[in-house]
Amino acid sequence: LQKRLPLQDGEDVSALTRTPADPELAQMIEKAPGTVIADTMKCFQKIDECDMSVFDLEKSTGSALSVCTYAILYKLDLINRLELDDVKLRTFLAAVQAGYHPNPYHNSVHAADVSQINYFIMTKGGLIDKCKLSQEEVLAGILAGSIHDYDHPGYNNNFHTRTNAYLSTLYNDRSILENHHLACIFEMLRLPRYNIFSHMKEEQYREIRDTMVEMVLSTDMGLHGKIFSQFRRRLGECPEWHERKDDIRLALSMSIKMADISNCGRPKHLYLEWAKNIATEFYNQGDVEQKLCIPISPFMDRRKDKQEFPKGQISFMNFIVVPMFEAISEFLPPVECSLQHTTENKEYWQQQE
Ligand code: 8BR
Ligand code: ZN
Repeated sequence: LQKRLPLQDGEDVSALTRTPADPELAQMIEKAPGTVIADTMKCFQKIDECDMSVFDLEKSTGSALSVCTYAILYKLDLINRLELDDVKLRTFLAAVQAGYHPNPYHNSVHAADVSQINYFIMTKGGLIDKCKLSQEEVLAGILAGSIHDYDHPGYNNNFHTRTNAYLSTLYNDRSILENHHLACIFEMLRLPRYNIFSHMKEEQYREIRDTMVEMVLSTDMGLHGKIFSQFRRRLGECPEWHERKDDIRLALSMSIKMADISNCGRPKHLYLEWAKNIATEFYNQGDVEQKLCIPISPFMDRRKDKQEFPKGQISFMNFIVVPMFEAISEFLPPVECSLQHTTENKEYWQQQE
């Protein structure tokens, strides 16, 4: 795959999923079907669908996040149009990927998953058209998905507050982790070798940074009620979504928020993998809370897995996921496929009870 990048001027990203012209590569694929390149190409064929498996992409590349983000940016022709330096971009994406911890759930594969579905919502879902997004907003939207949990330690905001962790003091208990993800990324971007924005005009850079900051901060589930009710109010008022910057940013925030919990709306075999991973991370936090002699957070006590986890998922879907997906489907009808998968996944847990 590396040999096929960067794509040539005017070359579409679908070139990545065609048999390559390079005889050496073509021979490699022919000799060993099921190898890195063939498997990666198979994954990329689903990049525009809501049933793409980032687990498979990770299996074939070992770097689903950077590869997927790069392919999306190429497919949108943003590297060309915004004149992004190819080497810097790849260096930056590799560093972003490397900064994710090998947590059971909040890892680089989760970031790839969020990035891909966020791209789906923006493109096939219709957000780019509905909000008449600028190229800068699209770039910011895609990057926000990829960086949104950077350096996540595997313990949630509440844990940081309750243990008086350093980050809770630094960010005054306000969206601790979300502030941290962003601050780390923009600190990294100060270094010339990563600074993919260095050639841009000041206002262009401000637009991208402001959009990324707004989107990543909106992924704090502690703010869900506030952001979601604002979105529902504007949906009821039927605004022209492209006219006000506030509305555009609100719509982009809803896109990344939906993407962040979109595993509930993926086909069952993918959703169950994510559910297992989030349970493992919850129980790791519960174990540490027990060691610290502080109350174990709800749904984080591994001894109660059987009776609590299915109930937790059903409530999460009933109170958070389904209302959010319903509202967004009203706004962007093509994303309704996620709602259907959520209903099936919820039924799975109801049958287990
Ligand atoms: P973050 O990914 O930003 O942490 O936000 C999602 C939060 O929703 C999780 O941390 C978790 O508390 C909750 N959640 C639950 Br409960 N089930 C989830 C699921 N299946 N997928 C994603 N989030 C889930
Ligand atoms: Zn996340």
